[in-house]
Amino acid sequence: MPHRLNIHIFALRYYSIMGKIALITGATAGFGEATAILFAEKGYHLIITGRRLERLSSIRKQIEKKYGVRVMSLNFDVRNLSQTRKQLSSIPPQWRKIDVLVNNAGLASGISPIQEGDFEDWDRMIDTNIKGLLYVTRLIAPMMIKNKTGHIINIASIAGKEVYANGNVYCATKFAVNALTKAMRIDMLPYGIKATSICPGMAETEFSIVRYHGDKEKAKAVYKGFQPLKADDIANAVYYAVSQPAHVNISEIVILPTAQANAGTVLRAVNKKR
Ligand code: NDP
Ligand code: 8X3
Repeated sequence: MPHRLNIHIFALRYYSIMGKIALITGATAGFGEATAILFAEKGYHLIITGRRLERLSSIRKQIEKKYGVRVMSLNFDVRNLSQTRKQLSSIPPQWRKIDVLVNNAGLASGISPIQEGDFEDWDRMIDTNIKGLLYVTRLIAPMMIKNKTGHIINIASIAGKEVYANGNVYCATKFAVNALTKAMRIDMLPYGIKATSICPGMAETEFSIVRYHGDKEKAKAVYKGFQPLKADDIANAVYYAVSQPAHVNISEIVILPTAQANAGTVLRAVNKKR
């Protein structure tokens, strides 16, 4: 390859990110993966994160090939501050104009009354859904402030607006996510950075498999007899929020399956309690 062409390719690769950049946590499955794909379709370059390295790499390659955007993948556990700090500080300067941060990585672990709750499940949810979201935000928000632009999207839940039976600690973490979104709107106000909460109801992803610690039968039963939301429905809501004009901030979107009236009431074709 001629030397000049080599330099040109090097410059393109390392110095010029033209267009918008979105950082999406938890992009190896569910809402995060669907959001990454939709944003790529809309021309965003992506920084995607997750713990499952193989999936992360395969999603990165698929997106780059299909949509021709640039994708950087960062492999870390949001619960681990030193890993999170190390990975996010490795973002090269040309990737640091992050327009959108989607704080999506999260989970429910277990479902039981509080008096029977499992301490490890509680730690896992609190560490991921609250502390992980805080770590990532704390490390990315200064980049947005420096750039005087940005939009933070926090994936909360209907469980962050209403509590349902046996949801206790998961609900509490999502109430916290909604509180933090409100706090971010105040703190980010002087810098023109938007903050939005997306609050989905029941959506069939890997969420319930994780909640039931890998029991696929139990997970499937959660969505029996009604049409739950799909990951794409949430990706569309996220994109709607970020695609508004500069003077419009969508503070919150609550999005439910038509068969779900609130956190605890679902109309099913079969007789099953939530
Ligand atoms: P999935 O289980 O399908 O996806 C969860 C994603 O989060 C995965 O990519 C997973 O990646 C990542 N993740 C989980 N824990 C960590 C961690 N410690 N560090 C880094 N990444 C992590 O679930 P959903 O797509 O359904 O959930 C996404 C978000 O939406 C969550 O915050 C969830 O609470 C919320 N939500 C879900 C609803 C639903 O009904 N499905 C409804 C409302 C909100 P990896 O395992 O590779 O690390
Ligand atoms: C997940 C939605 O209602 O299944 O946040 O807990 S729900």
